[in-house]
Amino acid sequence: MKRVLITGITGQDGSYLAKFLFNKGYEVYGTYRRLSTPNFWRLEYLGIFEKVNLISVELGDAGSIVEALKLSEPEEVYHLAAQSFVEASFESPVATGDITGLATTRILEAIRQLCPDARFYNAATSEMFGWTGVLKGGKPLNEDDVFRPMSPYAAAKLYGYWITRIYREGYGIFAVNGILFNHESPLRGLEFVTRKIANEVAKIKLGLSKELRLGNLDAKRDWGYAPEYVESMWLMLQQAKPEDYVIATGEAHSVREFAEKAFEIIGLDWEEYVKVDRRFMRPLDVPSLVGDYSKAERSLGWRPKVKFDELIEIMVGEEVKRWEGWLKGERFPWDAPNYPSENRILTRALRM
Ligand code: NAP
Ligand code: G4F
Repeated sequence: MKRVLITGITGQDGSYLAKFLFNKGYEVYGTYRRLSTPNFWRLEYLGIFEKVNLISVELGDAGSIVEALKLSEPEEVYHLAAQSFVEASFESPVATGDITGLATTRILEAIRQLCPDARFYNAATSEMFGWTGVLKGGKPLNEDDVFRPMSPYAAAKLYGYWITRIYREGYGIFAVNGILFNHESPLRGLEFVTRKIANEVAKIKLGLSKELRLGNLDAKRDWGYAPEYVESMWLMLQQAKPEDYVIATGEAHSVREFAEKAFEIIGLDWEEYVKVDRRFMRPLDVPSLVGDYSKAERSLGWRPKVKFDELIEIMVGEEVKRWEGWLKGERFPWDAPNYPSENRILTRALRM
């Protein structure tokens, strides 16, 4: 059985990827961090909480990364853990540089020393292109376009992108960058704009909220469906040669269009409910991003299936179902925090 280590298994992509790899027959190990309230709701929601092995890792702590590699002895490593919220990177730029950027080197260096034959996936991002989207006049961006980051998050990710290439070219490690454009799902964090809109729209429909406060409505993003995107990560590590790939849908839509469509689904006019609030504006915001996934289609056989309208239907539908259940007394997965059973959590005692 192939062994895999996923950093950030409690996040949106980590939990979908864990399920995908478990179904492929992998023995799945994942890193989580100690929080005052446990955060395993996504793994529970997907029904794999008791099927994965969990190892406590703090990305700032190189020793914990070394321990995770020793315990899991992986053939494939998917590095997904990061401070992933662009807005928060303006509030904590130094911590974001450390956790989202430098930690990639901590992991690569531990791989180089402990398991240099392991294949490594790095979660790079379309956010690295930044201003290039404007310079190219809204044309889809590919692997050869230049990066002009516009946030501390994007700068940290760009560092991770280059250090991944340096370990590939300098040490011969099978290390790849997935340059993924925005991908969403009902498991997206609540502060990201798509889930924020879907959640608030559902509450407005059920009389639980009266308005939706948003920031920059003009920003355009290329939004895909997260469960499809995690498959591309696996495909990248199954190739004969390590290379970097753009993963996207090839379509850009504005935040305004997203809100308009979400309200249309519940039969309301978005303009009556959406208020622009400066608190959700950023010091700099990438105006427009759209990706060209033709290399991934050619080499990996990957192409997106769920596009803009269907994505919004899935997300709004799920939130309405969840809030209807809540009104009947059902509780959300995150309202009932759970710890993994002892046979699934690898503790420090086990490491001694
Ligand atoms: P996410 O839901 O925010 O998950 C991030 C994961 O990182 C969580 O498991 C989180 O743990 C963990 N983490 C954060 N800080 C940590 C720390 N200091 N030590 C250890 N673990 C830490 O992000 P996602 O949407 O799944 O994205 C996965 C990766 O892809 C990220 O690197 C993101 O930057 C990148 N990316 C995402 C997109 C997208 O559209 N989703 C696009 C391109 C690239 P907690 O659960 O405890 O918070
Ligand atoms: O949903 P967002 O916060 O995602 P953003 O900044 O594009 O970043 C996401 O995608 C990246 C890939 O390009 C990932 F690397 C990153 O980890 C993350 O997953 O914001 C999308 C757009 C922005 O232009 C933002 O200014 O929506 C705009 N926006 C408008 N009102 C808002 C809001 N964003 C948020 N979060 N909240 C608002 O109220």
